[in-house]
Amino acid sequence: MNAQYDEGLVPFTVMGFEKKTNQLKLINNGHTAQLNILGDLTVSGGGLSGTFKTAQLHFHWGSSSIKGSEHLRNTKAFPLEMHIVNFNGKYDNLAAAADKPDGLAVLGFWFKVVAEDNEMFARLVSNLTSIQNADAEVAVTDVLVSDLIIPKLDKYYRYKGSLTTPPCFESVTWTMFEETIPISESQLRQFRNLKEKKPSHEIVNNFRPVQMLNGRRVSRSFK
Ligand code: 1SD
Ligand code: ZN
Repeated sequence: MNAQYDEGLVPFTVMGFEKKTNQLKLINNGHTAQLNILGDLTVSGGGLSGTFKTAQLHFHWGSSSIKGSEHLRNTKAFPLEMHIVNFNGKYDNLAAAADKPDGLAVLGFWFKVVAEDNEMFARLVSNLTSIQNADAEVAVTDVLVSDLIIPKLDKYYRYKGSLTTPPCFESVTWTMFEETIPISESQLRQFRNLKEKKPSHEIVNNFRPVQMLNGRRVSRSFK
């Protein structure tokens, strides 16, 4: 990937991520663990035009730590990738925005394996045991969305692309942050233990293989 520096890619501003009043519900939808978020969370800056509203975040992971991410950095895969899905405030909701060219901004974060548990993710990960089976859900009361992201949202890659799940609408302004988030193997195991709708099948390798760039340009916010 030959990403070109673009000085228009300024740092992001996120608002409302730290609020205790955000209502969080973690669900196993048979494909991923998804945290549905109700509250006034917004994302702006980051070279986006306008303000985007945060709807949910979810994860993609592998059966082992050599794979799992949907995006590769150069040719490297990561064991886990988190997507924060935001829709353009000019549309009524996520569904209305999902097929519009300027509809969605997804913020993506790569994870790298470290020896120690990531304490910021400990509470969310412990909630995974409550959603082992497909269609299970649990209200999450002790997690702040701001604890799940990196402090400085300034170094990132950018391209215009699609949803990674069918019908793969070309509606996403993609951002992948350069700074990785630490996670332990034992925390990754909690993701790999989640079950699909098919009885006793684990959700693993729920990532879309990388696609050709097809003439798309990838830019970066840093030199
Ligand atoms: O896979 C998700 C899908 O579940 C849904 O959240 C969609 C947004 O409506 O986004 C895709 S993804 O492109 O963020 N992986
Ligand atoms: Zn995703």
